[in-house]
Amino acid sequence: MRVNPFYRQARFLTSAARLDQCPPDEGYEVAFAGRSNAGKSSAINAICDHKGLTKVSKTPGRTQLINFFALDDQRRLVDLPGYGYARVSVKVKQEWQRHLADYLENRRCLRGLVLLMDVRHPLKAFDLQMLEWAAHRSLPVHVLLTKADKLKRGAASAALLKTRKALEEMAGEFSVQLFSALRRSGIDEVHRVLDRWLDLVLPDESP
Ligand SMILES: Nc1nc2c(ncn2[C@@H]2O[C@H](COP(=O)(O)OP(=O)(O)OP(=O)(O)O)[C@@H](O)[C@H]2O)c(=O)[nH]1
Ligand SMILES: [Mg+2]
Repeated sequence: MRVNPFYRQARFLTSAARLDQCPPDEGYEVAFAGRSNAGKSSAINAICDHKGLTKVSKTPGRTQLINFFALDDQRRLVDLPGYGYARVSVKVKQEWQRHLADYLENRRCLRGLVLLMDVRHPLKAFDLQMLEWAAHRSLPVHVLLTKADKLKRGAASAALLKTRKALEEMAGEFSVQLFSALRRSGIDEVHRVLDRWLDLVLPDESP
């Protein structure tokens, strides 16, 4: 297996509460979205092989800001606020959703969305809404079915097939894979998608 060193370069860049606080809208961005506690921050840490890069929250909903991680001066990964956190007021929830929608609809450098869902609870209402938004904007979505270590191999494969079939029936450029930050499985597969979206030209693999 060839380890991709590019993603190890990730460095925290900045946080934004609103679209107008985001870095200049240029280059390439891939955003990570998902319900609160789905494993967004853990996935970004695993993908970048960097344990403390994003603070993995013990309390769901801790990541309330849009966090930007620079891979190089043209490419960024973005940790979006988790949605669906129950213990905040409706008003606060609506605020987050408005900023999230604003980012997703207006960010021109956004090349793709990685949508994380707990493998045990895929395609909840808000996930479907995200898929619809993305399709509407012609934005490709790669779904990570996270915490795959929580299921036996057979059950995880069944969840993958079922989700893939459901995605195929929807309009949009959607793909899906199993992922576990804990076991560090599925990382190569997601790197390949990110390489493509970030327009990375990697050194030739052949000797
Ligand atoms: N078993 C297992 N647990 C995981 C995995 N990924 C994340 N977790 C756990 O799930 C919880 C939430 O993970 P986070 O990465 O903080 O999730 P998040 O989506 O960033 O959450 P918010 O920022 O609160 O929206 C933590 O307790 C993690 O340790 C995984 O692959 N396997
Ligand atoms: Mg987080």
